[in-house]
Amino acid sequence: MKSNRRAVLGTLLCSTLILTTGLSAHADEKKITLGFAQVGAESAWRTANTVSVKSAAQQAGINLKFSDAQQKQENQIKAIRSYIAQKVDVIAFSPVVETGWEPILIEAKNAKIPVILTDRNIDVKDKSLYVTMIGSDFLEEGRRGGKWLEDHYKNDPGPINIVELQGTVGSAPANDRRAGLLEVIKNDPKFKVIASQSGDFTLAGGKQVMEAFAKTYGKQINVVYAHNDDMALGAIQAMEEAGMKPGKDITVVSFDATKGGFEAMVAGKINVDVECSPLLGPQLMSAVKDVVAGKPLPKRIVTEETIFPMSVAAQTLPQRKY
Ligand code: GYE
Repeated sequence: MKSNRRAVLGTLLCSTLILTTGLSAHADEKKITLGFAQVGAESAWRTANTVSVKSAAQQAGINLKFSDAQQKQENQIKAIRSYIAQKVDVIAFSPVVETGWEPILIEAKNAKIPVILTDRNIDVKDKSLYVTMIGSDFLEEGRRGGKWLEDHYKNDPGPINIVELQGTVGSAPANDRRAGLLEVIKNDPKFKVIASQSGDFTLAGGKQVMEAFAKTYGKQINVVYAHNDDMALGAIQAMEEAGMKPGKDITVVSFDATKGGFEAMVAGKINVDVECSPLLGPQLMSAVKDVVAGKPLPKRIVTEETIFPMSVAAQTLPQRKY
């Protein structure tokens, strides 16, 4: 009886040992290290994006090295260089601006470390410097904002004066959200962008720029075209302090469709919010695994998005994830 029990215990112990060693050997061999160079923490969008990347890495069992560049390209380049030195398996980054990436990407290529772009695109001739780009089509977002404006003012002879709060100078979303708008309104002379300035995608920046616009242009302003919700929220504060009624006297077009943006729509202060999803983590992690496994990836993975007018805000807000 006793020896029987001992035998059973022995077998159990043995198989547990085999199982655990088997498992850990498996885990060691599979664990991928990803170096991710984030833009910064400038907006609610960015915070949600960081959470998405970190939690998706954890769920996918990927070892994540994360850095915050505080919206400076030089910091991002430093972070990427340190990931190369650490010999990570894959590097991913969300480029602050579009240009100036060739030298560091050539360093990564020489070290045979694949690079994945997320969120923001770059302007390079040699597309072999990165594997794929995962993120939104900002040009299309700009067109969506422009088309909404055309429709909103279709029975108004104008003039319709637009002030533009631009995102970070030289960044893909700022360049393309502007270009998309201009492309749509260029054939309709009643629309005019009378002023355009960067608020760097932050609430404080949006507020400051709008204070200046309100002083200079006052009642001439018909539309605020803000490249993200944080700047729109800052501009709303500035308009209210200047005695203007955002959403009523002045039409506010914004981007991202964050919870903060939705709350402002519910309050009647943002008229339309063009969606831009920051929840890119799961797609990024599956791309990382595919790259390591040697599977081919499409050069461009585009996020699916829509547009939310103020009228649907209250019913949609409870389902928003960021
Ligand atoms: O719209 C803005 C953020 O690159 C899409 O960056 C992103 C933009 C987003 O700071 O809120």
